[in-house]
Amino acid sequence: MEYQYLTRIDSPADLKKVPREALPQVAAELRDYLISVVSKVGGHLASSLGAVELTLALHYTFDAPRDKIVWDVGHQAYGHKILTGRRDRFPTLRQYGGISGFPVRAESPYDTFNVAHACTAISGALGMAVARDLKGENFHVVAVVGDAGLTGGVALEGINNLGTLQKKVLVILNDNEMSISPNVGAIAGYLNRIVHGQSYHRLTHEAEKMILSVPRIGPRLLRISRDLLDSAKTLLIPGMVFEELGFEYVGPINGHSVDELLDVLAKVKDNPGPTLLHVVTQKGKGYPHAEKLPMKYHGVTQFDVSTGAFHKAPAKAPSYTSVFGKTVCELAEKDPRIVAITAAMCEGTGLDEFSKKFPRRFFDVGIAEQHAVDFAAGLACEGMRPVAAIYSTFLQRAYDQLAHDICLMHLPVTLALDRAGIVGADGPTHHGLYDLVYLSALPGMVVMAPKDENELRHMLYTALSIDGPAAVRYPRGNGIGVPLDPEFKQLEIGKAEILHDGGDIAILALGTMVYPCLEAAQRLEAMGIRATVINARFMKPLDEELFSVLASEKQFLVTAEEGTEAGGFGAQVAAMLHDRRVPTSILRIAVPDRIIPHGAPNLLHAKYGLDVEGIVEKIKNYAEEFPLRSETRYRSAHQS
Ligand SMILES: Cc1ncc(C[n+]2csc(CCOP(=O)(O)OP(=O)(O)O)c2C)c(N)n1
Repeated sequence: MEYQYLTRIDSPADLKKVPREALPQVAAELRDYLISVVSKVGGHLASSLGAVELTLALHYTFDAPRDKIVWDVGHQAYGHKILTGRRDRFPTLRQYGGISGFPVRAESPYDTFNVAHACTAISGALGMAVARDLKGENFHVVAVVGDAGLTGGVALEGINNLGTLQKKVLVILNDNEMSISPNVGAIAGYLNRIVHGQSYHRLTHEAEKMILSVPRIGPRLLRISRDLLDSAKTLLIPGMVFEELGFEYVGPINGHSVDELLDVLAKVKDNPGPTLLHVVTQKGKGYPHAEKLPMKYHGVTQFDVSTGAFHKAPAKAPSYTSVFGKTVCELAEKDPRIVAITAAMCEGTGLDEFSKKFPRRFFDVGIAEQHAVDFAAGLACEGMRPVAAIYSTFLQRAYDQLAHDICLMHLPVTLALDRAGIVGADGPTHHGLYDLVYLSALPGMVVMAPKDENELRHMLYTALSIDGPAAVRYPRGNGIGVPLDPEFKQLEIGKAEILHDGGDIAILALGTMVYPCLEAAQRLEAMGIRATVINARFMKPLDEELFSVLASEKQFLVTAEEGTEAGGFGAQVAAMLHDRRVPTSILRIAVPDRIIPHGAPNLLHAKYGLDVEGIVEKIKNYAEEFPLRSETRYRSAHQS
């Protein structure tokens, strides 16, 4: 497509130079550019496509960055990025050194709040509005929230507080009836009823007609029923619930008509208090493949624009996610106490098969990780065996629930933590780097990390047999390609596995680091460093006996984990050996205690020395500080 306007828009000020009647053309160009770039580099497509007209209308109406636009989640803000000076850099999206897939303050003054975990925009926007008023300043604050964003507690806490404080904040509810999958819950049902027009007036009219048609007593009945209908009014007038909470409700309006959006924004922008503008959009709008399958085109890898087909090399091994999904189904066949819970990530966590096989035992609770954990706790109190499958990064939100509602009662809840470790393109908000630390700090929690997809199966089986809380953390992406044992094995709690015996040093590897460490050990052997390799299996409890023996026998220990070094596996092994008075030296290989950027996982693993080369290099350098006890003395490259 030839761009008539887009290439000349480097800021919202440039956008405002475009005549209003040409905005639909800008929308078409923006969509075209979005699709063409995302088809080459991957990213979140469908939500951004649905928000194109809304984005244009917001930047046409408001004066960003003076006025603050706060996006919830931010995966729908690609159009915003393109219109705010990042058009040329847009093809670097989510790649190492390129622009982020989410709004980031450090990236642009137009990005007012770092987002990615859902439901935070209303609270952030309210904070900005309160600061504005305390400082006597005068600007607009707009929060753009998806309908699924309203399923999370923090969004409702924000609404609660905003309704009380009566600050001038415009909340735009971008309602496409979709989360990643179709949105769920009672609030979604309420929004759906508003949008699909079950209005009070239509209902009352129909009800009155019916009542009056009752012979003889019709008119009397009508008088009684009017009282009843009045009490139902709250639920039937569009947006009445928001009005009752202190908002002016406006809508629902067509979110793909720039004209309608501009007219309504002009009317509501100077409202003195909280306003909720209900905008109806279609996820994937303007790209037929995404309109048809919005879930599939939510987050995409590279694809062919004309056919919509994804360019994906066939996987050599099943993903950890799919092995988890299948395993939990197998286990649930045998144990009717098993129920599965997801917080709006049914497909992402691999629970889709479970949801179909066991619909009564499957619960999508919405973007509500805190509730998911407490809900699991309640189920466990009554003898069920809940499996809560939540990404490592999103479980951070439910920490108090883990401590207060699971661990204090020592309830048998199994936590399945997908996307643990470095996740790649989604970046710092999504890397699962803290779970090993935050989970192992909790008394009674068993924390496991499988070396491969087969061990994941045994760990899930083991977790479900423990009479207390247990977590299994595993990475994004494909497994190793090992055969899957047909029978489940009960793992001994707190017992590591010796994989390879070598005389000089011992490498204690956890989870995803086991195979790279095995390979590193082979290479080190060729250099004269013989390493024992241990699959630690358990972050908690640690195999204290084995690690102590190794520490006293070997020249030094190496710990390896795909998690933060601050308080992680290595740190805990060191503390344990110190407490047991076992003198040793430990090289800790872990993710450094700093913000880890976005980028391809292999690149980030290499950058932080977590790949085979990095492990070899680190151990080789460390070994140079030690006279090895072995006979085959280490010959460093410069000696040979
Ligand atoms: C706390 C949290 N849990 C889960 C997710 C994963 N997630 C990303 S987008 C999304 C759905 C968002 O839907 P909605 O807010 O309606 O916005 P839309 O994409 O429809 O514009 C989910 C569940 C997340 N970002 N944050």
